[in-house]
Amino acid sequence: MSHRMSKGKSNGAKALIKTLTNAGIDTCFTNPGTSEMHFVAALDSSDMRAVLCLFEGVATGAADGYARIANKPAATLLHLGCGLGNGLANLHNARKARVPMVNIIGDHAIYHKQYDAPLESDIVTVARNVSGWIRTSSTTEQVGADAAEAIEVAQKSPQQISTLILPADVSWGGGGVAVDADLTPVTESASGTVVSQLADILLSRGKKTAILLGRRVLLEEGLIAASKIAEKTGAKLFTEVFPTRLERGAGLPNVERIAYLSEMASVQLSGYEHLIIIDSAEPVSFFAYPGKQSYLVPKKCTVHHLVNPDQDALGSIHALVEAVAATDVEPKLQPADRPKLPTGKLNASKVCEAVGALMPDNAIISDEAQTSGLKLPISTAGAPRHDVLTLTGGAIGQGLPVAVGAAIAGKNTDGNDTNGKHRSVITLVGDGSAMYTIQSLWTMVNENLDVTVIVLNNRSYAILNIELERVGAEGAGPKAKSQLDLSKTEIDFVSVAKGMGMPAETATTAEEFNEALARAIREPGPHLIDAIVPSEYEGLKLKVLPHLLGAMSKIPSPLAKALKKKLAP
Ligand SMILES: Cc1ncc(C[n+]2csc(CCOP(=O)(O)OP(=O)(O)O)c2C)c(N)n1
Ligand SMILES: [Mg+2]
Repeated sequence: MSHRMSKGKSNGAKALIKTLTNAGIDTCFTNPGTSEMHFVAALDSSDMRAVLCLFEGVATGAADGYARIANKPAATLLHLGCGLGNGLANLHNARKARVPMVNIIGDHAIYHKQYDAPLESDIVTVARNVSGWIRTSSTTEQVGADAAEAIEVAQKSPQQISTLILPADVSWGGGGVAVDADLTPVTESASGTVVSQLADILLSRGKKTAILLGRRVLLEEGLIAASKIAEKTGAKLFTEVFPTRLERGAGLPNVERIAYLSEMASVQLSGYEHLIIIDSAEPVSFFAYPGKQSYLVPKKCTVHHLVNPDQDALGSIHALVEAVAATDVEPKLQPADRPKLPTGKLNASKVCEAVGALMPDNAIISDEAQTSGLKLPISTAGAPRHDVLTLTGGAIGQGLPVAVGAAIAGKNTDGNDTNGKHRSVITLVGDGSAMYTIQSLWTMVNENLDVTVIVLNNRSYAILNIELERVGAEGAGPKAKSQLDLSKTEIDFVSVAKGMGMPAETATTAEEFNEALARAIREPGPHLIDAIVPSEYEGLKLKVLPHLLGAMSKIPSPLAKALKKKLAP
């Protein structure tokens, strides 16, 4: 890669930051230590916005949320192998989301490493799990060029995580040179042969065909193109289970998501002879279950990929629209339609209905509601246009940090996004999930972010109660159940939030919840609502669920599809 050097000479840290800001990377989520002090000091002479996070998992999740909305990387600044390790779960989610990110990991000075000082550890081993590119900058002169390469690798397709390790002496040394990264986009589309083969399949009406949409075709442009294809050819549209960013709401195509529960996903995919995948992984079960399918594509169904991750997915879907002669076809758009405000004792479905009824225009939803969010897609389908960000890698503790990053990306310093529209963030998070990265609340307050946090407090790892039944583990008694139970020591999220300076209230009725949500949306800045809800699956319902799921593969497909709709609309 060729890099242009800028003239000014500085220390390594300044050259590094200038290289980042030259490439438009102007936000850094930090949790620094001694080895990063020169980087921290260099912030003041830079255009970098630095956002302090009180746990590295918040910083990495925030960088992920930021990238999903800004469509460019944020940087993280983390402290050696241990800091990076603390951030790993959300780096994993970001890797699965295929978002760009540039991690700067401070390290001991090169000459200090031989002494195996207390914080000395193998950073590369930790980084390798999640990074497509890793380098330790070995000289101050080189650090700008290294950073430029890190940025290029992160930003170009397929977008990924770069990790640049910055030894303290490289950071403080003189002779650093800022470098302009080469950000020329790659424009190669799917080959004409692939496009025409897929067009032939789509146009051969006798064949039942489904299209699975992912990653880069889940925003308006891609969804409209996909809907035109579906309207023209009769193909069924699906989206991947956990989209990085899905644009939804009134005026957009409403595409059915593949279900998390593999028994349901199998039902959704049953009967199709061709599955055309556009920028998504092939559907597989999250976990293996005794006697159940891991690979969810039906045996007689042929899988086709329109693009590989390096290729231009949007350009390719447009080519497919043309190849099936659907350019002038009207896409099927979701009409505006909101649920009524719920009443009575609060439960998770009512929380979802209230969100659908009250969410503002152009909102961003970060969804980590787990079992309590089952009704969210249906309750918000006809709400004003919004983005949904989901748990791409299944490592929980992601919803709150992603909300931090999304709020920062959706709002520039004068309170507007780049389109001049304010974007408020609503995050729905299970009580269990919330506790992994609860420090996010502090950053929301410290940065005065317009985030409404809804904790779906069922005092349980409810989903694991379902999984316990599903995996067929035998002999689970009180000891086992206590590992999934959060009710003995109740978490008072209102006190937790208030302890970090965030206005918060509890809701136990739908009326209280409606009022709290309306207020949180109306007032700028962060708010938390502790929504006390029962688990969606308890008692008999919980006992029956695995049997219903097991029956799905045995009953006729139309019946199974109806049952799936009833359980997870
Ligand atoms: C990093 C990580 N640790 C543990 C898990 C296992 N896990 C999946 S869901 C879950 C509990 C979720 O509880 P909560 O957020 O309260 O949602 P609920 O199941 O009650 O709806 C746990 C512990 C995981 N997925 N990722
Ligand atoms: Mg829970």
